[in-house]
Amino acid sequence: MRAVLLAVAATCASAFMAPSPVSLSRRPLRLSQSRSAAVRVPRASPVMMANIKERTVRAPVFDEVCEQTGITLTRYMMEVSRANPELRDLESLISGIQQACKTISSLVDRATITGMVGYANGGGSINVQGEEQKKLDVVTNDVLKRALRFTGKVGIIASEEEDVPVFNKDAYKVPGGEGKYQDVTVDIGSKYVTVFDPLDGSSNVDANIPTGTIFGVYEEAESMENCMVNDDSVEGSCLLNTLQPGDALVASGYCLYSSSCMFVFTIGAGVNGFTYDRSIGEFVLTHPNIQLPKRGKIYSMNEANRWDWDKPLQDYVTAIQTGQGQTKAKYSSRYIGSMVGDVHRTLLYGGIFGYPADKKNKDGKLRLLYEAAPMSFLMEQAGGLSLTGKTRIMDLVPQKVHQRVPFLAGSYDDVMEMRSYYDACDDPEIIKRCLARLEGSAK
Ligand code: AFP
Repeated sequence: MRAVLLAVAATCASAFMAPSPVSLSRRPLRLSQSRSAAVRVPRASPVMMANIKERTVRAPVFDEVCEQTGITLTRYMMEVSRANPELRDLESLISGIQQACKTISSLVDRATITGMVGYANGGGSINVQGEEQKKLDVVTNDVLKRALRFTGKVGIIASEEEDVPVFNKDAYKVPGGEGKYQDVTVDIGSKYVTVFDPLDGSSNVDANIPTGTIFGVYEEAESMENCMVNDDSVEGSCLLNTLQPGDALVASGYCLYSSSCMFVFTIGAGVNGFTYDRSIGEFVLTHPNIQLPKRGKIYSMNEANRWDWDKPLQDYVTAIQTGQGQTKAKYSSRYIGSMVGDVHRTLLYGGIFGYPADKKNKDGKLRLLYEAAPMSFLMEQAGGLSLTGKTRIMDLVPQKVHQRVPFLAGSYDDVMEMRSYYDACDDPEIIKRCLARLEGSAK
C-alpha cells in the first residue's frame, strides 16, 4: 500500500517554498517529497486507500499478427489476461465497454436520422448537476449500464447521469418483470467499480462536433458485500467504495466519436489507441504505446474565462502567447469544448489542455471522479502530467461523486512550466483552495 497521504500533503506544501523537481515513475508520481507541518492529511477512509497498490502489469506480446485484421482490441485483452492472470476479469469488462462504445458510436452517427437529437423529454430533464440532459445522454447512460451489467464483473457504477453511485439496481430488473430482479448478475468475488461519463461533450452533439465516453475502473474494496441489491445500506456503502483516488485506478480510457471512432485506454502499462474498423466490427490497434511529446506548441482552454482565471495562469498563458515562455515559441490555440477531443489532440500533438479554476467556478468545471482522474491516469501513462495548477490530480481523494476540480494536463514540460507560475505565487486565497482540496474539505 502506498503512502499516498504523505504525497498529497506534500504537493501543496510547496506553496510555501521553492518549487521542487518532479520525477516520473509509474506510480506514485511525487511532485514534492517534503512535508509541511502546516498541512493536514485528508479525511480518507481505509476503504478509499486500501486499493492503492503497486501493480506490475505485463504488456502483451504478439508473436503473430493477422494481416487482414491486425491486432484487435479483443485479442489485445486476451493477451493481457494471458500475461496477467490476475486481470482476467478485466477482459470481459473491457469487452463490455467496447461493445457499448460501438453502440454509442452508431447512435451518435445516426442521431439526426433517427431523431435522437435535442433535449430529453422535450426539455426540462435536469441531471444532478443542474445540466439539461440531451436525449443521447439518457440513452447512452443506459447502454453503458447494461453492457457493464452483462459482463457480470461490475458491482457499482457511478455516472455523470446518476445522482448517486448505484449497485445498478434498475439495470437488474427483468424486462417486463414488474420490478423483479435477475438472480445472477454479478459474479461473487470478481466485482469492479466503474465510473463513467457516457457522452461527454453532448451539448455539442447536434452540431456534429466530436464527443466521447470516459471511463475509469477501480477494484472493489473489501467492505463491498454490504453494497447489495435490496440492502438498505446500499447507498452509503456504494458511495464509500466509489470515492477512491485516481492512484487506485486499475484501468481508464475514453472512446472518441469523431471522423473515426477511437478507443484509447491504459491498464497501467502504457497507453494504446484502437480505431474502429466498421468493415470487421472490431477496434484495431493503430496507435501503439502513445507517448506525449515532452513539449508542445498548443494551448487549449476556454479563453472567454481568461479574465476570471487565477493570476498565475493568466501570466503563464500571456507568456506562451507572446513567445516569452521557456521555449520562446509563440504557442497556437485550439479548443473544441469537448474534453475527449481536446485530450486526444493533446495526447498526440502535445501542449497543454485545461479547464482551470476561475472566479465563479473555484473548482473549474470538470468532475474529479469520472473525468479528471481517468484522463490524468492516461496523461501520466503517456509520459505527461496532470495538475490542478499545483497539485497532482491522481493524489486527490474525492469527497463527493460529482466533485469538480481544476484540470491542467498535457506535455510534461509545458505543465511544469505552468506550475512554476503557481509556485511563485503567494496569494493566500489560492493556497487556501489548494489546501482545502488536499484536506478533502473542498466541495
Ligand atoms: P457537455 O457535456 O455539457 O457538453 O460539457 C462538456 C464539458 O464537460 C467538457 O467536455 C468540456 O471540456 C467542457 O465541458 C467545455 O466547457 P465550456 O463550454 O465551458 O468551455
